[in-house]
This record gives sequence, C-alpha cells and structure tokens, in this order.
Amino acid sequence: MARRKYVVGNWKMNGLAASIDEARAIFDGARAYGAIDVALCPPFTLVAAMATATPEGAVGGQDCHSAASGAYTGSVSAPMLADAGAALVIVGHSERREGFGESDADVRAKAEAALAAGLAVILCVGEPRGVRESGGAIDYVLAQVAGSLPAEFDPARLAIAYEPIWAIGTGLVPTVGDVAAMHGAIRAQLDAQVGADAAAAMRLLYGGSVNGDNAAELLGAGDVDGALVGGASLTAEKFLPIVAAAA
Ligand code: G2H
Repeated sequence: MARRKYVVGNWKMNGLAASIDEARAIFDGARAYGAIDVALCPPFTLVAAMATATPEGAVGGQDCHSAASGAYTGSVSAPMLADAGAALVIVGHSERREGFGESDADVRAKAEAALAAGLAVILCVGEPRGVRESGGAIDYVLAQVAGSLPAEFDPARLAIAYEPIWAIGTGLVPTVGDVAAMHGAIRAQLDAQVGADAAAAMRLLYGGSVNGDNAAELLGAGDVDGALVGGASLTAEKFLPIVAAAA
C-alpha cells in the first residue's frame, strides 16, 4: 500500500509571534513538492495564530492532557487544541516521557484523547543510549509500542515516530541499517497487534538529528515514511531541503 511521505517539524520550546512568517515560508515552499504531507508543531502559544495564518490544516500541538478539561494547572487538552485549529498532536516524545515521567499508559491515554477530539496523532517511541549499547533497543521499543498504542484507531490518523533518545539534538544518527531494522520490527509488531491492513496503512517516521545533509539517506531506509524534525525545522532554509529529500 502506498503511504504518502510525512515530514513534521517539532519546534519544541522555540518560536515567538514573529516566527509565524517562517511557518508561512515553510508551507509556501513545501507546496512545490506536491504529494507529501508537511506539518508544524509549534508551542501552544502559537497554535491558533499559525493555524489561521497557514491554511493547510497542518498545525499541531506537541503534547496534550488525557482529560478533556478539569483542574490540571498548566495543561492543555486535545479538544482545546482542536478548538484552536490544530489538526494533530505529538504524544510520548522522550522529552515528555523522561522529563515529565510519562508512562506508556499515560501516552496511550493521551493518544486516545487526541483521536477522540478529531486530531491525528504522532506517537513517539525510542530507546536510551544504554539500551542501544546493550543490544536491547528493538525489544525496548516494541514494548513501548505495545503499551502506548490505543486499542482502536484509524491507521491513517496515527503515525509512529521512532526517535532514539541518544540521537535527539546530538547530531548523532543511527546507521541506515539500524533504522531499517527498527522500522521493520515495528511494522511487524503492528501487523501482529492491529492486523496487516492497518499496519500497512500506518506511517512510521524517523526522528533524531535529521537535517538537510542526512535526510535523503535516512528517508531512504526501509519502512521509513517520513521524519519528525526538531532543530532543523525552525527555518524554511533548513527544513525545506528535508521536505525535498522526502518528496
Ligand atoms: C527529536 C527531534 C524532533 P532533533 O526530538 O522531535 O529533534 O531533530 O532536534 O533531534
């Protein structure tokens, strides 16, 4: 089954109102590449303005709460993101799992809340350096997939991003062979977990130090349907070469 390539920018805690111009430049530039899905996930403060300024319906949040509303100071719910114009949300990023103690069950609840609110989901998984070095990366990541994936979902609306933690923001990247092996293992597990048709429809993204120089190689690895990009997604100059490599 043909899956459209998907390149998503995760701005993390970067971006002020003036950055909306950069987002516009990114979406304008990406249009030249045709049949490819491009999305940007800015900080919450920019979601509504960016969604209004960029008509593609491709702006998302970087996290959401699993509850729809309530006494959760500082949190933002999935229906609130949708209300602000978001079309998607990232859940389970390692900077949330590690920095905020989010478990697989938490990530699964967030994914379910997001889907119920009509958002598409990018669900992140990835192993720490010690696990990679001890040879347990695939088992570790497959356990995250098993524990984080909602019981039922539209496979077209849920992508998995494999982001080895040791590759995030470090300039280090796995070998193409390691990326292909991990993505192949995730696809095989999805096949067993959700069925062959759903597994074949789901997009698997690679994330971790993707840039214009390494994108073509990483995106060319087996079972890689796109990229989740942090630092290199903040400007059109850095992000569009990655989009071009995916096209
Ligand atoms: C991994 C990635 C974006 P970077 O977190 O999710 O960030 O590309 O800066 O490594």
